[in-house]
Amino acid sequence: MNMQFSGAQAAPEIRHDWTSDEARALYELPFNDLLLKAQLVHRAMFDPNMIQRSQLLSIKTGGCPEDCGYCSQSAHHKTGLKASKLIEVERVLAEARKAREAGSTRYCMGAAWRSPKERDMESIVAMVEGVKALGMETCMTLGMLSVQDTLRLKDAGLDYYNHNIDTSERHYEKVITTRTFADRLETLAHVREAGIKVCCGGIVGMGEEKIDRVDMLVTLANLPEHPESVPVNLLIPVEGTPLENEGHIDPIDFVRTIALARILMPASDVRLSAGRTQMSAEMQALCFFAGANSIFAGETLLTKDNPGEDQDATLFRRLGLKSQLPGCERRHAESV
Ligand code: SAM
Ligand code: DTB
Ligand code: SF4
Repeated sequence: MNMQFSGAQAAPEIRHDWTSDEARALYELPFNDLLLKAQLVHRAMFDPNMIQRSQLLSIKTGGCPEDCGYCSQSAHHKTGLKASKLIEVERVLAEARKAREAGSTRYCMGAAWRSPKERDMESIVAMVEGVKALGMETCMTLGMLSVQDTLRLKDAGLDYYNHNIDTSERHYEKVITTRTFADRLETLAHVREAGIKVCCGGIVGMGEEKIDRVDMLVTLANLPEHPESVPVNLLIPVEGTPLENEGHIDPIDFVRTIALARILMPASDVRLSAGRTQMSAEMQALCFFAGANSIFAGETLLTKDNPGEDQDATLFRRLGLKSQLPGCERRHAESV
């Protein structure tokens, strides 16, 4: 056993009956109490110094019919982004190989679609099969899925599907009007039923109240099964979108959100996702202490900048963090 960390804490109970009041009380604890609680949950479940790295690729960029108020890729906003068609399978595989060599264990492919079209499915399936053959975990985010789409993706060997609820049900319609919170939950249910792992989280800093952050996490924690992966994004304000002037949130509140995700969903990977270029090393360190155990690696997210490899290598060295290697388990054997 690794003596650098203790898995001696009893594994926390996995609950699906959190109330908004209970979760808010945790969020509002004195910061030190909240962080200690989150770190103890984290240590009971995971090696606290090991971080999983995923790399993103936009396989179909821009021109999206949805009106998500934060997004550079929506056709409803004038962001100056050039739209492009679905890229070729070979290009995806070449990029995935590079990501694997740079230390990412999961490859996440994103398309700016409301939902995939039948004509695109053959290429999508080939991408999943090809990336899987490289020995990487596969993740896709393609918008809404029918039951039939999920079954085809499962057959192709897809490991994860990313589909975020983004915020609380209350705040949702202030951000997106072209689809509902219920639509999001429906796709998540199809993904789960097909036996694909769920990656679902949201964005902090969209002008929401504290209770919206809390309730977003309560919704995720009260799903029949917790998402295996919970990305917490800090809004990257994009010029030309309705939210171009948002994104200014107290970093302490962001860290509280990470800590609450860790406590409510003890066995899930909590990913410190978009917005790391806006964060100091100290803020990211607090996020890792609060229980974040995964990041997006590489210079680009889908369309926006991310700290590159060199910056992350420096951060990991300063904090004594190690990257998860393929096939290496971060979760304590006794906690799974
Ligand atoms: N079109 C698909 C969908 O919406 O499900 C997949 C791609 S979409 C870009 C994936 C997620 O990225 C969104 O749900 C949102 O949470 C996050 N995201 C998009 N733009 C962002 C921004 N400017 N800042 C932070 N997160 C963002
Ligand atoms: C998620 O929650 N964050 C990622 C991934 N899932 C697909 C995307 C972040 C996008 C940030 C803005 C951009 O690069 O366009
Ligand atoms: Fe389209 Fe996804 Fe962007 Fe919404 S977040 S506009 S669905 S690409």
